[in-house]
Amino acid sequence: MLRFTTAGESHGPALVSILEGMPAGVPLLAADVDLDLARRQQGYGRGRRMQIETDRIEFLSGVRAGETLGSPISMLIRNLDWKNWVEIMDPAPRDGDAGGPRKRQVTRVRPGHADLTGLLKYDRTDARDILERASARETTARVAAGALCRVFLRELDIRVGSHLVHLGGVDAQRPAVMPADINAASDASPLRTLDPAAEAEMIARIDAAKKEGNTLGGICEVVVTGLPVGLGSHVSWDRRLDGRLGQAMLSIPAVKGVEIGMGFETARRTGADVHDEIEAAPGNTRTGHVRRRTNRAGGTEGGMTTGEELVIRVAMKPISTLMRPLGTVDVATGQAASAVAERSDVTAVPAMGVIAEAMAAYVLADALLEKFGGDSLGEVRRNFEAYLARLDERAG
Ligand code: EPS
Repeated sequence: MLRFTTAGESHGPALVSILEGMPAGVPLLAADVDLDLARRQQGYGRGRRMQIETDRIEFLSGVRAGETLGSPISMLIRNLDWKNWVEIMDPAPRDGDAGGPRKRQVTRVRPGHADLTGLLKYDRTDARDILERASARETTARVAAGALCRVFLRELDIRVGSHLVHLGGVDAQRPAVMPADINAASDASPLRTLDPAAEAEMIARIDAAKKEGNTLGGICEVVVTGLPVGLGSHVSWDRRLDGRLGQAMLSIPAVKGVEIGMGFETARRTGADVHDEIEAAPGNTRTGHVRRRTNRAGGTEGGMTTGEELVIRVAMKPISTLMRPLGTVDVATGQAASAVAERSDVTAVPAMGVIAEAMAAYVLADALLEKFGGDSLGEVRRNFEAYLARLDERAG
């Protein structure tokens, strides 16, 4: 139903994001997207690049007079750092090119990065040809596409938020009662965590890692409220919502694990301590007038939403650019070397939470359109409301 693609190199002129399949008539301003781009740029532990960039989109198509047209929506995000990289990234051949590699050639490939595998696969000699696209800079364009999906979901009272639950060995406690607006609370924290005590310890760990030239990973939790029961399907493997969310999350650079609800912990417990008992809850239309006494399942059963909160945890490994570099091989000489130490972040886990929100918003908007179809927002809304009315009718 929905498709998006991104293009752009980290130090090229710009990034492009194209989303196709958004219905017509969704109210949309560039500021809605810029807000999420700014959220992605935050986070303690980021490097100097984020001081150079102020990410903003320019609509190139698909939006007119503040409303979507139903046509592909394309967005341009300029890289402000481009002016410092013209000589290195120029798409046109340059005079010096015949004399050997361009400046800032990368041959001391980083363990854990796409540098080496990409070089071999694409038969290149300069890992810059790989790393420029492998860079997490690309996630800016994902967040732009996800922001459009978020606006669409909000029209149906579905909200996507996230908070950081682990960083570099420190766990954050989940508050007993989650704030109604998770992002308003988490965005106020430099690490996007809801546990101030853990936050102080995490900041200390980031400072220590920076001093050591090391990097840190962590885990974010995405929480989606307002979903109706029945998005996704049990009938075919590729329609199961859990699988679709898993693919979307694992496609984020440096993400190594995804859990839905209790996730891996379910494997260690008995059935009685895993499954959520069901009871009647008249008046709760979106769950089908029932509720789960617990939400260990995290909002899906049988590859479909239950209508309870959708809870997804996403684990990110430490960034592979270390200022105290690891051992590697220089692919130009075949000799042992220290990996390249380019300017980078100590951690980008807070940003990853915003990216995971974007990917969740995309998968959910797609699943929603699959169930409720429609070329205009009005048509989607009518189909959605008819389904809710039927859930009410069934409950009597
Ligand atoms: C990145 C390295 C750093 C990060 C970058 C991702 O950039 P640079 O090489 O220019 O210092 O800042 O992230 C972004 C630019 C961004 O917008 O998130 C990498 O190698 O993945």
